[in-house]
Amino acid sequence: MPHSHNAAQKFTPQAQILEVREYGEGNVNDTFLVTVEEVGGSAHLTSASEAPQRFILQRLNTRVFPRPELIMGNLRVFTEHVEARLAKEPLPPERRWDPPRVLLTGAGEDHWRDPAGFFWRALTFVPDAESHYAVQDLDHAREVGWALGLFHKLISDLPPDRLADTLPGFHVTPGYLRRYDEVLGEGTSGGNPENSKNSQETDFCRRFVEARRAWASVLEDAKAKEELPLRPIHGDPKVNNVMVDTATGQAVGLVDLDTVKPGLVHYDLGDCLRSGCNTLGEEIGNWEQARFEPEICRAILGGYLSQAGEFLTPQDYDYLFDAVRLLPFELGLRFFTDYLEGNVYFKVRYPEHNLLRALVQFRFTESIESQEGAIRALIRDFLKR
Ligand code: GN1
Ligand code: MG
Repeated sequence: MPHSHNAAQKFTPQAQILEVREYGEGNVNDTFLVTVEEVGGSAHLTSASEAPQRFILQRLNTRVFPRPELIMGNLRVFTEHVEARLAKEPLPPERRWDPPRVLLTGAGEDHWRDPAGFFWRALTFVPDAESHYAVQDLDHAREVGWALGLFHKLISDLPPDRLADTLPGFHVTPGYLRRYDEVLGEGTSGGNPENSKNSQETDFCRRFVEARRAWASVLEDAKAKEELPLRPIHGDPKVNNVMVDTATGQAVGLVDLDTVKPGLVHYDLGDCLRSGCNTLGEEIGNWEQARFEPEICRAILGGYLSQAGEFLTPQDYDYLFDAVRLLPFELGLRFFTDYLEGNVYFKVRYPEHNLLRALVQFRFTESIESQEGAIRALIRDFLKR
């Protein structure tokens, strides 16, 4: 029996498993969709009583997340908070909000370690919902922004220190620069000679990083000066982590909650715009075509601020453009470093995969830089409202 099948059975000991298939295109964890025979009382929900016929099974990447039990603890704190808040302030009746919930094993645990030490956990499958790899139209863009805004609003009164840091250094750009310098530096164990061969593309990447080095600490500096507060964040709110109702197209929840932890909302908003305003996606072969679409930015920001506007400060707005520019730069730097290091963090399908991904992000950053005036103007328009 494959390991995934064995793991799935732990979360639904009574039911017959019909299928376990790989699901989604995550760059870090292994994700499976499990289908079980319809029988009462199969999988064990922490709350809600119905037995799901489908659920999500994941093997967490413990190289990236060395303490996965912290993730499960955060999920519990987060879910309880959101449920309590929604009970106090329900959404309008035409809206549903259905984030994934943790399933328990037959032994009542929120995870299962297999004999090889791998960490498995299971989550509900958000019903009647789907996600898209790229923004489909301006209505979808607005929903993506709305979902992130609501997500932030629902946890804006959760003290960030109630959440553990599941991935120290995540979105701390100067830390990624330090790692890049180490990998580039001669004699480091990380440097992979195969991947450090010079080419036109690697030269472009190196020059690209150097030209932006001094600016790259902009958000961390603002955090250190207490101009931007620590808040609970999602960490990875890209477009395909926003579930939308298959019938109405309305957003119904954010998935991929492993990086819910204290941070800056700017990381999230910058990352959401990085993903949403790049309609060609992260994996385009012709990287020079990557382009930032300001009209999608306007729609995402409009949706976001309709929810988050109430708790953002004028200083938060001052750093929005930097966030838009920084997150694709940072992801490009992470991909490029991983390429130089020999592809040890992100899953790849071929050796240059991370280099190509880096080029897409850097070209996309250039597109943002060339439209700086227009992007700043559209941010100002929102502040005036
Ligand atoms: C990784 O595994 P996935 O696709 O959900 C990464 C994100 C990147 C993203 C780029 C924990 O997320 O930070 O933005 O790839 N997650 C982690 O597609 O590093
Ligand atoms: Mg993720």
